[in-house]
Amino acid sequence: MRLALKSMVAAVAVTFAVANSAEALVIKTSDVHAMGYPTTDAMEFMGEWLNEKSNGEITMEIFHSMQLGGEKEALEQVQLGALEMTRVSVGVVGPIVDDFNAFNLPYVFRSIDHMRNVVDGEIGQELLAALDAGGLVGLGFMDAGARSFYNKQKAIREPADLAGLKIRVMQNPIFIEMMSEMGGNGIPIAFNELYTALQTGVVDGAENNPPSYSTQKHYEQAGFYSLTEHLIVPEIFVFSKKVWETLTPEQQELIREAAVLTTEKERELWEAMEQKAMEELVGLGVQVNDDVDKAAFIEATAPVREQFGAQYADLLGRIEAVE
Ligand code: BDP
Repeated sequence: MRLALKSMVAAVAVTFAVANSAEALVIKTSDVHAMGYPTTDAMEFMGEWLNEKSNGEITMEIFHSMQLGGEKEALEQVQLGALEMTRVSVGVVGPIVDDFNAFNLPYVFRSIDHMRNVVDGEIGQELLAALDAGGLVGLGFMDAGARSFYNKQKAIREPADLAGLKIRVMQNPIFIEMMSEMGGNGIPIAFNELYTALQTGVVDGAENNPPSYSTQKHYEQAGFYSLTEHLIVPEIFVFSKKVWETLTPEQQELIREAAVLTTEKERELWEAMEQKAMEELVGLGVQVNDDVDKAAFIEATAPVREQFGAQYADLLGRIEAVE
């Protein structure tokens, strides 16, 4: 009697295990930022939400803090299906789906609200769908504010101040061209190699939003921050198409639903963090310069918008028309 019961329990356990393994989905995802950053915390929220709604069938494992290297490598892993998901800057997506480069042009967005209206609307949806050709399922966008220059030597007020400076840019030819037009020297380096590059003098500076500049402690090496706000590059989180195709329609739908909430969540977290980072930077003695001749930067970068923009003239016209 006891034995029979035991084997019955064992049989039930085996059945459960098999059922679980058929449906269980572990979403391994990556981010260059540490936990506590708006993007990583938004992903954590996504994982918890999915876990709850799927009754534990879907879980998420976050490889944060560049544990898996830079963003280019992460995207490759996702394309191969070795990683289910990743969150990257749109800056590195241009080389995969060309149209994304329209978002990577300097001063293409008039404001954060303008960028949000574009990515939340038809254009954003079209671009997410276009990722399919690159082996990716575009789940959604996240905010990353505006990027400004920081360097070891001086405040940047006008393009001429960049002359002779080696400035790290994200790995995309468009940013190297942008730097040349501004009169500086753009050096593409992966984010995970930037602190050392600043420390060893491979570059004199870089450009980023306040939360990245602050959390990466780049101010320790380059303490002059000038609010040029030359790029408003959104972030994106993408799923592996290879893995996506193995999911059930229910799982896909749940992930899509989670993605919408995740974008919203990240925006809330972003706004709070951006303000906090700026205050912290000032407290740490960073020389923040807001006396910037933006009109001069906009003018200096017109050739980049013309040269690269020619291929997406139609798209750029539509972006401009968005309120
Ligand atoms: C940060 C983005 C991150 C990029 C990084 C960079 O959040 O995705 O990798 O900039 O400059 O703002 O590479």
